[in-house]
Amino acid sequence: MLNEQKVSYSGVQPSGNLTIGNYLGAIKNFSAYSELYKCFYCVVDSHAITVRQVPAELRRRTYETLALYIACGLDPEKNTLYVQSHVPAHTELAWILNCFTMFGELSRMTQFKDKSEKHADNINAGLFTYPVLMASDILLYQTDVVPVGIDQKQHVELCRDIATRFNQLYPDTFTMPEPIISKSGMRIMSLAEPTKKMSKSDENANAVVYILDDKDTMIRKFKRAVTDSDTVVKYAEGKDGINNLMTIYSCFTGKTISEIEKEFEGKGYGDFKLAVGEACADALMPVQEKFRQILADKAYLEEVMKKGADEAAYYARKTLSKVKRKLGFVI
Ligand code: AQP
Repeated sequence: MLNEQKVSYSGVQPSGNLTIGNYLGAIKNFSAYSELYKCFYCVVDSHAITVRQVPAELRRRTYETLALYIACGLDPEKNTLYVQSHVPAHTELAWILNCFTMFGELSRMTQFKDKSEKHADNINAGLFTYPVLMASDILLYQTDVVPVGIDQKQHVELCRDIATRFNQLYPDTFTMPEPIISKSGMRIMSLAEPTKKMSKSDENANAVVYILDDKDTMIRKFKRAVTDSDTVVKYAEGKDGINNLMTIYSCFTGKTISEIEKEFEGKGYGDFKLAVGEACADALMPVQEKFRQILADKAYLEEVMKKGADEAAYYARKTLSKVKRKLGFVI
């Protein structure tokens, strides 16, 4: 909590073109907090370099992610929108919190295990300590709520453990954050392997629907989505592909699962897949239109980044000074 106002904090890595998983699991839900909370939404570029990035692409995606935040309804006047590497307090606190995080805790993180498998030639220390940097992002702003997809819940829980350990030694340092997982878009799965999370870094572009895909591409990808040999549109165990498409359709249309089952009674998977593609395109075309306008104005985006970084740094410095004083650093 900052000055009696509750704080919401979240971020997205500019590590690839953003997917409808990032949209439904995270970004779409961010603006709901703007009225009630002091909101910090960050483009977490320091996290992104835990995996090798092409510099020009990282730079381009950093602008694009910020433009998407705004296009998805985050008003820079009401929310602090900024780039992580512009506020050095994040990495400074991360070093301190590294000294309060156990090797065993980090070894248990599912994302570390998954990414180590995926990037076996680059299992760097940053990939291992990723959750500590994330804890630092969250704790710097005395955050109350962290809206994330369910894949990040384990990291927020570790953040709570780190905060608890620190607060036990140095009372009243950090606010205890709560993860907020949106029920509907909690875990959007790959269209090619529906038991696997849809990820922006997936090498198979047909497995992923990007927020910026054009309408025809969206529809084509949904048509090709892996389902099963059944023909009934019904949410059931073992029907991972259909369950995923029903979740996506429900998120974009606001319809419940039973309403969807009724709507497609007597119709086949083909009709259903087309409807999912159209609902996705209908929801995202206006976002794309705004995105293009915002992205065209680079000076505006740089102004937003600068203002956001100044605001964020003000609050971050307060927490960092408090932490340093408590630790016994001469400041
Ligand atoms: N498939 C998903 N379903 C629901 N939520 C998702 N999120 C990501 N994928 C899904 C949520 O999006 C936010 C930003 O994610 P991130 O960029 O910090 O990293 P991530 O979770 O590692 O996302 P990706 O797309 O899988 O990126 P890469 O491929 O680079 O690792 C988070 O709140 C996340 O929960």
